[in-house]
Amino acid sequence: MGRDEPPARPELTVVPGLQEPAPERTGRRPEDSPEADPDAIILLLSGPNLNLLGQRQPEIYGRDTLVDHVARATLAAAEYGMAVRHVQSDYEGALVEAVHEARGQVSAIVVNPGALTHYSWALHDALAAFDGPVVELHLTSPGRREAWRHYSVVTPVATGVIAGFGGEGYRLAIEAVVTLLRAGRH
Ligand code: CA2
Repeated sequence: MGRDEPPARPELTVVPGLQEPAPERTGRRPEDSPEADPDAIILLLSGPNLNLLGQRQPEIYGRDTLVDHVARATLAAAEYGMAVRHVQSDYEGALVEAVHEARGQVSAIVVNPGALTHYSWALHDALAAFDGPVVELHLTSPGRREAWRHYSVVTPVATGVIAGFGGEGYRLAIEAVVTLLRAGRH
């Protein structure tokens, strides 16, 4: 890279879940991995600025990073034989596309839309077209914060909402997904 060139900036940050151990160590073939079965995959979506978790405003959002939260969700999902695919973006359109691409490829969506929660009708419409459980997740309780956070455009198309439990919410959201899938609810 030249001195004056700006650094390359990826439009979409994909934070993968924990790596599966190598197949030769587990005796499992790649096709046995939950990642190969759409019914065993949960899409975890993180909206704008959530990649800053742990670096700013720890008094509001805690000290854990987004990677910590994804790891917590991935471990919880593994207990149920499921895998987590994680996408974080600061761009509304990238999140909308991730929801489109999830159709038929994953069984459920857990979404912390960040501030898009409060105004993204595009995300609302994309989630409405997803045929499976959608769990809306927030670290804080938006209803207890500033008035502009009190309304969520995502809630009307979510199967349920988990809010106010900090990082623990990531495990709770996975458990909610498993409960909904087992009950055939969405
Ligand atoms: O409580 C939540 O999880 C929120 O979805 C977080 C959003 C906020 O706009 C929603 O009202 C509630 C904000 C995510 C941005 O997180 C930051 C983390 C560190 C520094 C700055 C922002």
